[in-house]
Order: sequence, then structure tokens, then C-alpha cells
Amino acid sequence: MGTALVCHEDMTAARLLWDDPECEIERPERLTATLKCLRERGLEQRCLRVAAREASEAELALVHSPEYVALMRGTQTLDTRELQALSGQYDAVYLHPATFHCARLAAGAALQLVDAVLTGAVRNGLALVRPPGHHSQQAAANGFCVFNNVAIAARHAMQNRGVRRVLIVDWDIHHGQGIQYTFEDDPSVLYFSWHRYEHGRFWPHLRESDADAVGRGPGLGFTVNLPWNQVGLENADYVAAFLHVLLPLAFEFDPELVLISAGFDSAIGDPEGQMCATPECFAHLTQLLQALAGGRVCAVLEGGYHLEALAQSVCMTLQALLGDPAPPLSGAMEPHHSALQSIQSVRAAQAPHWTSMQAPGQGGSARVEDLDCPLDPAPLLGPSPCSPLLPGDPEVKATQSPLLDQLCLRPPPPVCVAVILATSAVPLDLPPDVLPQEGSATQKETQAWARPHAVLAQEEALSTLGKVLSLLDGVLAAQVSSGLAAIPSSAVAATLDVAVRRGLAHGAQRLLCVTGGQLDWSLDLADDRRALWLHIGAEEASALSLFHISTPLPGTTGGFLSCLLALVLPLAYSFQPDLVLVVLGPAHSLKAPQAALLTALLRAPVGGRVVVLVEEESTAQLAGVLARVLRGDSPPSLGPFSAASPEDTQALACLRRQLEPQWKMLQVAAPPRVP
Ligand code: X5A
Ligand code: ZN
Repeated sequence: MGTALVCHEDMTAARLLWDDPECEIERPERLTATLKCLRERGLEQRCLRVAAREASEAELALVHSPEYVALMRGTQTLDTRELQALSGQYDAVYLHPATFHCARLAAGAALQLVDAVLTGAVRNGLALVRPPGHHSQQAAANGFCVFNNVAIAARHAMQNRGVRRVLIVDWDIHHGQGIQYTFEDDPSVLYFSWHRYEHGRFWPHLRESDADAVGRGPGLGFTVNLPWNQVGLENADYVAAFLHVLLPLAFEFDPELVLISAGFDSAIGDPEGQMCATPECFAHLTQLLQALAGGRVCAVLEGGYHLEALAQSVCMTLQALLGDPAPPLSGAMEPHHSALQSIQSVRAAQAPHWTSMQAPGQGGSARVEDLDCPLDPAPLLGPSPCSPLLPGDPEVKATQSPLLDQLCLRPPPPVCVAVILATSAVPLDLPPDVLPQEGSATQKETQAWARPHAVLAQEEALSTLGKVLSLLDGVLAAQVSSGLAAIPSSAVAATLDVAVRRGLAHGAQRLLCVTGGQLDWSLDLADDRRALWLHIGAEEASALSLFHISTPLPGTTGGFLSCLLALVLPLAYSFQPDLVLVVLGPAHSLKAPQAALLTALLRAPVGGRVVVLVEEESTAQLAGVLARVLRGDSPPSLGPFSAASPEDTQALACLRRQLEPQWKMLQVAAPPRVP
């Protein structure tokens, strides 16, 4: 199942014919520079190339009035003076004799992309188009946009292809008010837009771009606006917006198709956005979205005016669509105060409409202030000896992992996923880039590591351990990207213990372990600030230290999703590990879709370097699906959404309160300013 790339050379034809400083940034080089970069990186060659076709006038009429379409048709024969006069009727628009043709190709490209995905020809794809679409309205061009490519594609998917729910993610730095107006009373489209707003001082200066515009009538709660009131926001802010606003709503909505209004004026260097998110950030956003809708994700270009940032960001988006793990993010993973205020306000505005936005107590019994937290935050907030080594620390900068630097430059490892399974248990339908782990550590070395653990003396456990050690080396040396091993049930805890020590001894600077089932954590490891242990499946939530965290396994889909989005991923993004171990020990009771989603989502914060250890008994059920998500396939659905229990919501709030002073990506609201 591949990735489609939809484009057409003719879309470079339209250009500005007079002087207009506001419009001159939307130029043909946006497409040519982007395509050149895709070619140079060998990405175009990995895609199914599809030539764009013109949308028919009937298709344009899915969103636009026939009069407006006729008016635009008429622009093909106007002279420059007439074009300029008509352009002046709209806000930030220029027309060219080729505009009508280009704009029909742009809408047609979005339609073809959606059809390629919905017919199953490809899993996902990207359409490179101009003019952009998200500002255009029923009877108006606006903000360089003529026809609303994404809105037309969404209507087409629903009216002609039987899709019931579409999520539109608008990560362009401008508010796609055209999309908002089109669907504001329609509960079958969830429209999310973040945008530079500055309390209304930024174009298009609309009151309805603020967080309290949530849709109307049956569409209440299906418009989600996240206004940014400060420029200079970074990767941490965008990822926090996804973890704490978009993704919880999106999973609760359960779309059958995801459309991205993929504008890259939200990237660093762009003259319009003035933001500081790096191109890699878009690989993360894309990868996170692929956990939805069975991976049916269609990205359609909107804005993006810094040619290099645009080209690189498109490359990152396409790479993620192709299944490559996202490169690590640069910069401190701590959201800005202003960004947290925005996140807090949109969560508050949406809380009446979505259970995943509700704080403990809302609609439940307990109030936030009454939270009965088992542990006082004080012991977790000790002075420097207690704080971890994080990538931002000056101490760490000097010794910044050469491993990470190398990985960014190197081509992806030749073997994608290495598996260690009893021959009889290897599922026959594994894809070709999933291969058995051949190498093993020497017997002498394996025995030395096994010595402290009696259970590892047993022959099967020992030979598995030898392969696991070699697999860890392969992942740390970027020879394989990830791995999966079935471990005899009685040996899982001991194998985990050795794997952590070996990982830390062999180049991992920060190692995150996410575990389920009956497992223990050696006390000396609990004090090692290089290893963070998060156990899912405890009796109650507790944090014995910043590096030793337990929580119950929620019994509902909503509770499980909150656990992933509000705890596991924020911890992972804050800690920035260079290796993740997912360990499913005896009696872990995670269902296959849960284990798959956990594993799929954890690939993002760690550049794909995930090693999964599964107790033998559940491998028949888990091995195939886990191997597939490790190579970049989308996880299966968790099933119908059920709201988290008040106990689970409260446990999470407790942990957040204790941990967020250190692990900043856990924050969902701005802390009070200390004067
Ligand atoms: C698609 C897009 C921006 C218009 C800016 C007008 N439009 N100042 O990014
Ligand atoms: Zn824009």
C-alpha cells in the first residue's frame, strides 16, 4: 500500500502580473522548488505519481455558487487591467488568465488524491497544488485562494464515496475561514485550525477565528479554533497542541478520512507566520495523524512562502506518509506560556462538547481541588541532583549524542524491523522488510549479562537474550530501525533488566521503558536519571520518582487514549529518549489494537527506535500487527469510543500535577506567572 503524489506542471502557469507586495509571495517557484527537493531526496521516486485533472464545474459546485464559478471562468479572456480590477474586489487575491485552469487542476488534484485513497489504490498521499484553497468561500476568492480544494474533496468523499466522518486538520498559519464557513453547521466534518491571531491583529482579523467559535446548530463542537497570540512558537507548542487538543478530539470523533490543509507558512523562516517550528515537526504531526482513520491521510498544499522551509517541510511530510520514522525534534520541549494559554482556552471552549476535554469533576463527582493524590509533589521537585540530563542542558550539549547526529544524516537502515520469534510462531504474512534477527551476542558475553538472573540460565531464555542484545546493538548503531522479540514469560522481567543496562552501556543516553503486566524495576535503575520507567497496569497511579511512574490500565477506550495522549507521549516528548523499550510482560492484558496504537505512537518521539519485548503466550496474537506498525503501517482501530471513568481521569490529573513541573509537555494550561 503506497503513497500517491499528485501534481501537474500547468499549476505553475498563474503568476502576479502587476505590483502587489501582499500577493507577490505566492509564486510558481513554490511548486518547482518543492518538486526539485522531493526528487533530490529520492522521495518522488518512492511514490505513485498521479497527474492532476481539472475538477468539473459540477464538482466545484459542491462548495461554490454557479455564478461565482462562471465569473471565474470568464477571467480566462480578460486583459491585465480587467484582471487587476476584478482582483481588487477581493481581499488579497490576484488573477491571471491561467488562474481558472490552475484552480480547477488544484481542486481536481485533491479529488484524485481522495479517490486514490478511498478506492484503496494507495494508503495515503500528497497533492502539490496552487492556487491554495482554504480561504475561498461559496462566492468569493480570498487570501490567494480561488476554489476551496480541501472543502470540495471533503464534500466529494461524503456525497460520492460514502464517507461518513471527515477530519480536516488545517496546520497552515492562517485561519481557513472558507473551510469553517462551509462546514460550520455540519457534524460530519470536524474542522481544526490553528492560526496566528494576536488577539485579532493578524490577517484575516476575524472575530470568528477565536477559540470560542465552535460551530453552530448540529455542528456545535465540530469547529475547533486554536488561535496563537504570539509569534516565535516552536516544535513543543505544535506537538502540545496535537497531544492536548487535536488528537483527543480526533480519536473521539473517529474519522473515516483525514484531510490536511497542509500550509507550511507555519514553519520557521516564513515571512507570513513568523513562527519557529522546524521542518521535522511536520513529520511528527503527519505521523501522529496516521494513527487515525486506518491511515487514510490526504495532505493538500495550502500556503508556505519561504521556498527552502516549504520544500523541506513538504519532504518531511511526504517521508512520514511513506512510513519513515520522523527525525528527532530540536529545541527545548517546553511549550511557551502564551501557547499554553491558547491550549487552555480552546480546551475550555470545547469541554461542553467533548468528553476528552473535560477535567476531572466536570460531569463527574470529584472536583480538581479535591484530588486525592497519593504523593506530595515536593519529593519530586528536588534541586539539581534530582533533575535529569536533558538535551537542552549545557552539560549535555558538549556531549550531545553523536548517535543522533549520525542518524539524521544517514539513509534509513537497510532492514526495517528485526524479529526474534520461535520459527513455528513466525507469521507467514510478514512483509519483506520484516526479517528474522540473525545475529546474536557471543555466548560468553550473553552469559556474563545473564549471571545476576537465575531465570536466564535456562537455555531458551539465554539464547533469546543473546539475540536481544545483538538486536539492541543493531538499533543503537542504526543498522536496523526497530525490533520485536518474543520472550519466555518467566524471563521477561530479567530480559528487560539486562536490556536496559546493556542499552545504557552501549550508547543510549536516555532510555524510555513503557511496560505492562507483572514486572519489576531494579531499585538502582530507579535512581538512574538516564532511564525512565512508565508502568501501565498498576493498582493505582503513583510516581515514586520522576523516573519511576505507574498508572492503572484504563478499562475504556477513552481512558486508554488519554493515557497515551496525556501521559505516555508527553513524557516521551519531554524526556527525548534515543531508545524506547515497550515490554508486555505476563498478564499484561493489553488487547492487540491497544498494543499496536501504543507502539505506533511511540515511534514518533524516538525516531522509530522502538524495541518491543512480548511475553511468549501473547505473540501469536500480537507479533504480526506489532511488526507491521513498527515498519510504519497504521494501527487498527481501538473500536467504539467510550468515555474514561472518573477514576482514570483523576489518576491522570494526579500524575500530571506531580510530574508537570519537570516533564513540561504534560501541561495543558498555563501555570500562574511568578512575578
Ligand atoms: C493560503 C495562504 C495567505 C494570504 C495572506 C494575505 N494565504 N495577507 O497562506
Ligand atoms: Zn497561509
